[in-house]
This record gives sequence, structure tokens and C-alpha cells, in this order.
Amino acid sequence: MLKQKVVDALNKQIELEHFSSQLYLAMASWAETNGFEASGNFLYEHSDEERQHMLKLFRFVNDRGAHAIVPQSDQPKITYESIRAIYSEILEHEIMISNAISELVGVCIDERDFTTQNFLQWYVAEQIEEESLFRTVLDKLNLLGNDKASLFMFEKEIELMTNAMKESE
Ligand code: OFO
Repeated sequence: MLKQKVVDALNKQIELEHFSSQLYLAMASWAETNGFEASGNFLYEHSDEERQHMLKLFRFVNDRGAHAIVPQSDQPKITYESIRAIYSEILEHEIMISNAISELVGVCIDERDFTTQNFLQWYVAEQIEEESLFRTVLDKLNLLGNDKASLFMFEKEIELMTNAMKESE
């Protein structure tokens, strides 16, 4: 049986993963309607991934005899300054999520819940990957520059990354 402090912390993380999914959906919508079709597809994929992260926690909470709560959702921003602003915001957001996962692992250690701590190792590893992925995307943007031809090439790169991501699923 999960301790209440662990259940509360897991439900808080469910809320964060849910918000990540909504945030990336809003960003996908902006990208798609502002000429960045490849980034739109990439972000739709990421929105789906975040929903999977949320569900994995959700099912774990219920499987362990507690009650997962469907979070209330804040509306993400609708418009973004640029495609660069989107990817910078994502990297910052993912760093915040990594810190939240560390806090959650800390709660499990304090409560001596080593089963949940072990389950969360998947999220610890996933966060390293996600941060690295979005650093790579920003590096590509920085290398290519901001003119139209560079952004076109950037979108081609993102399309390749999305295809690779889908193939590895
Ligand atoms: Fe973006 O990663 Fe979930 O946890």
C-alpha cells in the first residue's frame, strides 16, 4: 500500500505530465499554423509521449491500491514569439520536470518506499534523454541561424528526427 505522501507526490507529477502534454499540443498548433509543419508533427508526437508518461504514473498509482486523480488543466499559452522561443521554453520546462522527478524520488526515499523509487528510475533516465534531445534541437537552430533558408533546413532536420523517433517506437 502506498503512503499518502507518496500518493500525493505521484498525483502532483501526474498533473505536471498532463500539463506538459497540453503545452506541447498548444505549441504544435502554433507551429502548424505558422508554417512550421515539421515542428508541428514533432510536437504532436511529444504531446502524445507526455500523455503516455502521465498514464504510466496513473496506472501505477491505481495498481498499487491508491487512487489516481485526473488533473484540472491550466490553459497553455496560445501564441509564441518564434519557433526558437518554443524550443527554448521546452528545454526550460523539461529541466523543471527533471527537478520535479528528483523531488519525487526524494519523497520516496524519505518514506522508505523503494518500490516506487525503483519504478521512477524510468523517469529519471527519460529526463536525461529529453533534456539532451531539446538541447540538440536548440543547437541545430543556433548553428543554422534565423533566415528563411536556414529555418527551412531546420524543419527538414526536425522531419528526420520525427521519422527516427517514430521508427524507434
Ligand atoms: Fe518531457 O518528460 Fe515527461 O516526464
